[in-house]
Amino acid sequence: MDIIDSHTGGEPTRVILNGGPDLGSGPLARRAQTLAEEYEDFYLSVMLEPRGQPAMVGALLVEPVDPTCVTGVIYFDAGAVIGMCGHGTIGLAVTLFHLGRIGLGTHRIETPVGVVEVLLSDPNTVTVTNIESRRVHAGVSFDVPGLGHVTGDVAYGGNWFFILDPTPLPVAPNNIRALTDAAIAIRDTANAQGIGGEGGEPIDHVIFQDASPNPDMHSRNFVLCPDDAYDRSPCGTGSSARLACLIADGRLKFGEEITQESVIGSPYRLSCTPGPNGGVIPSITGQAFVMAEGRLIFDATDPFRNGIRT
Ligand code: PYC
Repeated sequence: MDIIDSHTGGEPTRVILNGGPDLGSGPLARRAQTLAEEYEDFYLSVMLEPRGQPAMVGALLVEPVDPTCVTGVIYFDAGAVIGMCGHGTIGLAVTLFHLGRIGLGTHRIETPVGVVEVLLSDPNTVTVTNIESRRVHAGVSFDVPGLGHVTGDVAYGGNWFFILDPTPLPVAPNNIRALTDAAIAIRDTANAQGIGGEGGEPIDHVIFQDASPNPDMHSRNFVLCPDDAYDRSPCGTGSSARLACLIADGRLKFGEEITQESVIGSPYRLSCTPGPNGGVIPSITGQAFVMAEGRLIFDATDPFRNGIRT
């Protein structure tokens, strides 16, 4: 299994070039469901330690249905197969350029939630035009054991987010443990109470939004991912969901650009245009760097060949 590792604002992406399971043909959403239901050992073995690392997202290249796309891709972390990944798409575009498979310019990539567009403006800088994103519930309040009363919005950006803006606790690098514990408690309580998408989709990510001490930044966020690790980047799908909330609240105008940083200070430039169904079409610009080219080896006698399961 040949892989290329990159990072986008510190958040790792592992592109799997070959050797993955045969998911058949047909819609990517169905192939992603097959991956989730039948090949957990595969994706955990690639993501979990000792072969993988916390926060890493896998990008399995598959044949696209849409012939105008340069590739299809299915994203996952050690917690779940996910619909779309913004930082992963930036990493994937930079990786495809590194391999000589695409040039600078605009390309289409098919994901389980729809086709996204990437504009590679130099070997490391990518603008992703994401699928239409929307807020589905505003000002949802509930009690969280150990945390008290919390209020936030449910929004979709290719994954399902519960967004607390303003955050109940400071978003700062020295507070990551407390932020992680609080976000896990909020996600688990929301899901236990049936708070989620309009079709009953569970919350898979939680975002805390805070002011940034950097005057060049609009805001700073902390994002919890399904694997219980925090996103080192500002999270492309999460930023998309947040843009939908800012527009819905009249706190941002269409076409206005803001720069948001992650809890470790990596920036994305963000803006959006109106979507055809009342939501927003997000534009996310960030940078990725290739870190490694490698071949994964699965030794039948290795007791940890499928990852460390705790
Ligand atoms: O950038 O959309 C994103 C993302 C999702 C999970 C980790 N990063």
